[in-house]
Amino acid sequence: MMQLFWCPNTRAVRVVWMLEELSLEYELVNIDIRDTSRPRPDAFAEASPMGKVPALADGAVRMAESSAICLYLADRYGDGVLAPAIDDSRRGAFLYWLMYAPAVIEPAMAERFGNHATSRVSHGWGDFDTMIAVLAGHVATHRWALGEQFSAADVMLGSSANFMKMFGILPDSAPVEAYIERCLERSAYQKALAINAAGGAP
Ligand SMILES: N[C@@H](CCC(=O)N[C@@H](CS)C(=O)NCC(=O)O)C(=O)O
Repeated sequence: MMQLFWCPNTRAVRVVWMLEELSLEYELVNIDIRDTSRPRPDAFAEASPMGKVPALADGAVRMAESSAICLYLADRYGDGVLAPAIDDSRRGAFLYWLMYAPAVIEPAMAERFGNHATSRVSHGWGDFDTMIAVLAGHVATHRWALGEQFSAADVMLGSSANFMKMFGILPDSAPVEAYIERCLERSAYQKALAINAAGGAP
C-alpha cells in the first residue's frame, strides 16, 4: 500500500485531500517535523531530500513536493478525472493553476509574513496583492480552476487559499472566500480535515 509521510497541520493535509478525492488506499506515516532527533524511515529520506512533508512512497516511486505528488496521483490514478490528459487543450491552464500555488501563492505568503519589500517585476511571484487579485479574478468567473471540472489544481489552490484564511492573511475577498467554501463542501476535503484533526486516524 502506498505510504504518505505526513504531519498534522502541515501542507501534507492537501495530499490527504487528494488521496481522498481519488478514493485510494494509503497508509499515513507520521513524521514529527519538529523533532529531527527521532529516527525516520529510510523511504522518507529517499522520498524527501529536504526532509519535508508531504512525501510519498508508492511501489518504487519516492517523491516529495505537494504539487508534484498531486500531479503524479492524478495522472497515475485519476483516469482523466482530476487532470486533463496530456493532449487535452486544457492541460496548459491546468498546469498553470497547479503551479500557481507553490510558485506564486506560497512565496507571496512568505513575503507577507516576513514583511519583505515588494518587487513585482523582479520577484518571480510578483507581489502579494497582485497574487490575490489574479486568484480572485479567476475564481470570480470560474467555479473551479478549469471551469466546471474540479481538478488537482483546485486541491493546491483551495488548500493554499484556506491556509491564508487560517493564518489571517487573506484580505477581504468575496470571490476567494466563496471559492474556499466551495472547496470545503467537498466530502474528500472534509474527510482530510477530520483525519488531520484526529491526528491521522481515519
Ligand atoms: N514546497 C513543499 C513545502 C513542504 C514544507 O515546507 N513542509 C513543511 C511542513 S508544512 C515541513 O516539512 N517542514 C519541516 C522542515 O522543513 O524540516 C511542498 O509543497 O510540499
